[in-house]
Amino acid sequence: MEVQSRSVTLIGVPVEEGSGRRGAAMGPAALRIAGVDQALIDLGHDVRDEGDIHVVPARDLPNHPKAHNLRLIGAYTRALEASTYDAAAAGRFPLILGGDHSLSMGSVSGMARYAAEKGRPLFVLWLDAHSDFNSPATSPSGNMHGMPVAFFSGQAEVAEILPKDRPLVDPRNVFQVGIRSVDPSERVEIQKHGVNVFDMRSIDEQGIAATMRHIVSTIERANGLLHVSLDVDFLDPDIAPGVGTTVPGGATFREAHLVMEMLSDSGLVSSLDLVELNPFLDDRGKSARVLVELTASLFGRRIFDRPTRAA
Ligand code: B3U
Ligand code: MN
Ligand code: MN
Repeated sequence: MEVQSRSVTLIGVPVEEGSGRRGAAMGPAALRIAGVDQALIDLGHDVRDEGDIHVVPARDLPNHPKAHNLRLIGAYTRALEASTYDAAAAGRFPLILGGDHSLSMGSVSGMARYAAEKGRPLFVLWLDAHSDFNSPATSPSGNMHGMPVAFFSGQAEVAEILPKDRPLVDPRNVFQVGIRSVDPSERVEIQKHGVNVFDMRSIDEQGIAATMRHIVSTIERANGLLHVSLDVDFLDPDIAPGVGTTVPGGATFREAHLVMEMLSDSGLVSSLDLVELNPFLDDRGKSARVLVELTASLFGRRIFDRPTRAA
């Protein structure tokens, strides 16, 4: 099976202020050093690197005791919302190099605007140990990397970071896979709003392939677009130690690759975040390299081709 050539725009987002510790700002550099651009070029894709987004704190936003660095995260959100939307509207695939997970407030909102214009529903595949569904009212830490899913679902309003009438993501169109660390109030909220959660127990019981077949067929039936958000802590810390919040019992190398290969076969994915890589905590570039390998699988790298699926 020929790999379909895509036009990919790399957008670096060196934000770490959403995470409560230093290091994730080096993520975009580490992903570039690990060769993310060349891996895609080798697969025949057209790659344009826009470099890193740089912002100053938004002066119209308030400081908030339960949403740390809100003015800076708000500025990143606005800038990345626009860059992601612009790349998608130009027919390109936005590939976001993070940066902590607060950046998904911007990338997913940009894709939600694009999908709304196309009249198609946006689905989000959240590959993470955490459900990131806190709001300033519920967060135990005040760190905004624990809030993006609530934000793009319209459930974490603190200030007008994006216009009030911005397109939201229906939380029932969010699939969370790999979940194994959920705060008590998050558990209540994700169930109340109908987020689809496949925790590690569910993956152990059903297998990752059946899980992915279910997700892919749901999105196909709805003619949806799919944004994938890959948090390093989705992976087991043995294969990806370079992240601030390691949680034992994560996805294996083989499970994660199968996720990416099945997504690649589906042709549904329109945008991707690579987030929470902390090179300061990594082991000789190991985690950065795994992320690049997984990205290559999503963009068509195969061991052998498979027969095309019957229609
Ligand atoms: N749920 C906790 C911890 C957390 C969320 N995401 C990460 N950690 N990486 C919180 O602070 O919201
Ligand atoms: Mn996360
Ligand atoms: Mn996480």
